[in-house]
Amino acid sequence: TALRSLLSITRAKLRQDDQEFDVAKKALITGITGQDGAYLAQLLLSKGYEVHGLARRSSTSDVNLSRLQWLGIEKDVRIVDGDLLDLSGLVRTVTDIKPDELYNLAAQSFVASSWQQPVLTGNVTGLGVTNVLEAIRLAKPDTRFYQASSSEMYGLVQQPVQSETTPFYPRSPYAVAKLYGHWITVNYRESFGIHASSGILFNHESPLRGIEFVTRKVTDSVARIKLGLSKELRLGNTSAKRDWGHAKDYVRAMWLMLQQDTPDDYVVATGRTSTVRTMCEIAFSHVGLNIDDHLVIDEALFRPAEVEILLGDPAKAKAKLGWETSISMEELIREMVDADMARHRKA
Ligand code: NAP
Ligand code: F7E
Repeated sequence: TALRSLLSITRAKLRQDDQEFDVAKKALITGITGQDGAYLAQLLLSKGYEVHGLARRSSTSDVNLSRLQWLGIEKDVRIVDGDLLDLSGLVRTVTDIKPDELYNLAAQSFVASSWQQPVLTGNVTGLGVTNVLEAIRLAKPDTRFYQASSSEMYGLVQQPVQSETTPFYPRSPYAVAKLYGHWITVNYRESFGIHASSGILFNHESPLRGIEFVTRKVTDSVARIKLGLSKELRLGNTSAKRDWGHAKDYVRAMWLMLQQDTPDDYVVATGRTSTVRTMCEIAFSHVGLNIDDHLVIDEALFRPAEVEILLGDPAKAKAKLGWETSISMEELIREMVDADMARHRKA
């Protein structure tokens, strides 16, 4: 009897110790090699998370980790091979890692490419979301899930300022695929009670933005022109308007969504819109150049169907998550130009 009571006291003490020492939360990020994946990994590491990242195996995996290297965190994250198209691999990964939170950032994310690769875009950006949700449902249904939805879903905008209640009207295979991803997230929340949230994020950029997107294309070109490495910048539709914020601010909103008791959908935006041309002017004037000496409009860069204007209303994110943007579009573009100047000076 004495031995039994000693054992039960020890067990109770162990349980108490477990609660006292907070066990690190585990996060799994798909798309960890991308812009948002890198910043989100950095944020979660700073909060004490054990961070796992799904990455496609490739013969150039050293290059793929370049964003994590830029932030100096490549050794702190645990990379696991995987692909959004591979359901059994995803089930195995969720079974092994048992994440508390799963952020689905992986996608074929370049709108212009989606007309060239509509089937791939549909499979990865759309159906891939179901694969991740199925892995959660089968392997660990209490995992909290974040889906990277997009303002592109508003497309041909149905209201001048877009909120969570604005009807969608997608204008590209990418946007159609994202709309599927958004609704399957809502559906798994309502069907299976999964803690699944969808962040409808407006454009967000940074020095880690892919070079094919317009902001980074502009800041890289401006740096090259300033350093005498190039003379012109070729763009398509410069009258398109976007609500641009900084990726660092936007990954904070993703994390906040998964800390809520109840899952929900949120618009994340700055509430300010500018033309592509205005964004270019900020970049050129930052290094003392005149835009009209270098900008060339190229009809070949216009899209088959354009999203002319996006302007988000972040009121719900502010009220419920306490989220606000902290970096202005001007500060963002100047930071990107400076980073590209430094890159080219080093090269
Ligand atoms: P990004 O830089 O293009 O990163 C996309 C990531 O997805 C990369 O890590 C890529 O891996 C991965 N990926 C692509 N196909 C995959 C597959 N079949 N299996 C596994 N991984 C795959 O995109 P981002 O700007 O960080 O955006 C993150 C997410 O938010 C995306 O879903 C995007 O559509 C969405 N979003 C972005 C914005 C924005 O303004 N940035 C706004 C709204 C929504 P590789 O390195 O191997 O290519
Ligand atoms: O284009 C115009 C182009 O490719 C912005 C993705 O992260 O945000 C991004 O999608 C605008 C468009 O971003 C060029 O026609 C003019 O009107 O930088 P972008 P995007 O298509 O808005 C949303 C929210 C996402 O979800 C996407 O994943 O700029 N534009 N001339 C050009 N765009 C590019 N790329 N290149 C040009 O030469």
